[in-house]
Amino acid sequence: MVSSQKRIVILVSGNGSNAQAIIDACAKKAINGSVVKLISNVQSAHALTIAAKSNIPSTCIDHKTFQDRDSFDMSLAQAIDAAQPDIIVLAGFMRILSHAFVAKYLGKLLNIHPSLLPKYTGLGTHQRAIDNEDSEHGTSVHFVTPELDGGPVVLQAKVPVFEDDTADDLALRVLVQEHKIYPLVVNWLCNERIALSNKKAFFDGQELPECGYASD
Ligand code: NHR
Ligand code: GAR
Repeated sequence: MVSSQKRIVILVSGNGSNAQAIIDACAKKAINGSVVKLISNVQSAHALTIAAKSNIPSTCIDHKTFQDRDSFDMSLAQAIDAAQPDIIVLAGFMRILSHAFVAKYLGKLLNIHPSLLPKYTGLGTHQRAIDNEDSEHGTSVHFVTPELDGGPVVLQAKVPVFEDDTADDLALRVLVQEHKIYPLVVNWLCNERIALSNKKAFFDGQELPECGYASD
């Protein structure tokens, strides 16, 4: 057990329900850490209101005000470093990050992606699962590596897909699971139970299978 609390920075672009779940889990001591800063790349993101309500320092770094991706990423890294985090959590963050950015924080960066990776990397995952008539869908927490949604999976949760589901129905069902599994995995990283090594995820020193912990 790691006794000292880890410092967590959350990156968001939108609603912030996953950020809220992580903030709540820290407050309940279900996560051995505290959220020291929330950064949004979108000024109107509801997640900024969530941070304000929880007295968490927040800032907006609007990617549209930068000439290129590298200068946005450099400014983002400055804002992150000022908070001296141990862990950086992408929670509905919608900008692809450069290789240099990912390399700087390798092993400290987690993302939650709304599909059963390696299925459906990228965007529009719920509609793609419906269009393909999948009977199940879900979400994956993974370490972020330079390859988009390609980093090793730590934990997944599955949901059924029903015949008359819209993408919004499915997104809501997936979110319920995300709010359960993301705080759990963030706590594992805070307690140094999971680690990234050689592009693989490890749990208590054991390499995890492709679909993460507790997968069959
Ligand atoms: N960056 C790296 N290097 N690796 C990953 O695994 C990343 C990442 C950045 C974000 C989240 C990811 C998701 O969970 C994520 C994982 C944005 C896009 C995207 O296409 C794709 C995947 C993810 C996030 N973004 C567009 C872009 O041009 C903008 C789309 C928009 O603004 O709506 O950056 O799904
Ligand atoms: C979540 O379902 C997350 O998996 C997904 O967006 C939602 C954000 O919800 N992430 C992506 O699509 C990343 N490209 P939230 O803002 O309420 O946490």
